Amino acid sequence: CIGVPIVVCTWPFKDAIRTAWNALQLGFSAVDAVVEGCSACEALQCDGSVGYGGSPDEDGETTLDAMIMDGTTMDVGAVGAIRNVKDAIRAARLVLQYTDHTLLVGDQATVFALSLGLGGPSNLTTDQSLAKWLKWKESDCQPNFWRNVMPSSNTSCGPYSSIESFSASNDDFDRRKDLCSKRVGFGNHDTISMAAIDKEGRIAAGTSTNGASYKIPGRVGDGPIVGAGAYADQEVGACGATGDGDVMMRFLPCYQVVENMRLGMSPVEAAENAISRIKRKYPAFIGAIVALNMKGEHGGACHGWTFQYSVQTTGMEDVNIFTVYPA
Ligand code: SD4
Repeated sequence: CIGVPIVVCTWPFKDAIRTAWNALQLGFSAVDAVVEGCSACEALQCDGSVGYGGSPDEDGETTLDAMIMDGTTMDVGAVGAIRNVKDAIRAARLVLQYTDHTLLVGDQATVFALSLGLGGPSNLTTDQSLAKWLKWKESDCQPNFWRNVMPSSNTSCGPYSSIESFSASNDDFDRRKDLCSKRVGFGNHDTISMAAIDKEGRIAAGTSTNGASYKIPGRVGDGPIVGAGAYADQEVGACGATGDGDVMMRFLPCYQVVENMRLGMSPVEAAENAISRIKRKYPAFIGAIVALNMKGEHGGACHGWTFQYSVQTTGMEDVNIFTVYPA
C-alpha cells in the first residue's frame, strides 16, 4: 500500500501510529498528527526510551528531547534536555507555534513550557529509572560518556576523579562500553521519530526521546536537532532517525536523506546512502533511518542492529511493521 495520507515511525510503536493515523483520518494536519502520535508514545513510555522514567543521566535524572518540523513552512519547534515536563513534544510545539525560535533548552525550556500552560512541573523519575540508575551506580560501568580525561586521583572535582579508566585508549573505552551496554543496558536507543503526510498533502516530522542512559547532565541528542533526528520538506519528503545520536547528529543524516531523494534516490537508496556516510567514519555506530517521499513511498536502512519501522496508510487495516537488516 503506497499513498497518502500516510504516517511512518521508527520502531513498532503501533499505538503511536494508530493515534497519528486517527488524527489524519479526522482531517487534522500532519503537524498535529505527529504531535499526537509522539505524545501517545510519551504517555506510554514507549520502550522506556520515550517520555518520563527512562534513560537516567549520571545524576539519575530523566530529561527529554523533542522536535516538531512543519515541512510545508519549514517552521520548527524543539526542546533539548527539558526538565520536569512530561509532554516534551507539546513543549516543542509551543516553541513552533508561539515563538520565532527553533530550540529552547534545559530549565528555561521548562519555564517557557509551564508559562504557556503545559502540565507540571512533574518529577520524571520513576521507580524503574531509579532502579536502573542505582544498578549502574553500583556497577563498574562508570563513567559512560567520558574519554581522554586526565587521571587525577588526588583531585576531588567531579565524581570520576578516582576512576582509572580515564587513562584508557579510545578503543578500550569502546570495548568497555560495549561490555557494559550488555550488563547495565546502555544501549536502549529507541527514539520515536515520526513523519506524516496529511489529506491535504502537507508533510511534517518529529521526534521524542529521553536520550541516552547515563549521559552527562546537559547532553542534548540528535532528536531536537533539525536535519539530524528528523527533517521534512514539502518538495521532497521526510525522514526520521534513531540510534547513537551523539555520532549521528554529526552527519545530519535526515537532511542528507531528504537531499538524496531530491536528487532522485528512492527512500531506501537515500537512507542507505546516509547510513553509509556515517558507517565509513564510525564502523561501530548503531543507528537507523526511515524515509518517506511525497508519493508515500517509504524505506529504511540501519547499521549495527536490526531495525523495524511502522507504517499506516490508506488500504492498510492496521499498522504494518517493516523489518530492515544491516547492509
Ligand atoms: C539520542 N537518538 O538521544 C537518541 C537516542 C535514541 O533511537 O534512542 N535513538 O541519541
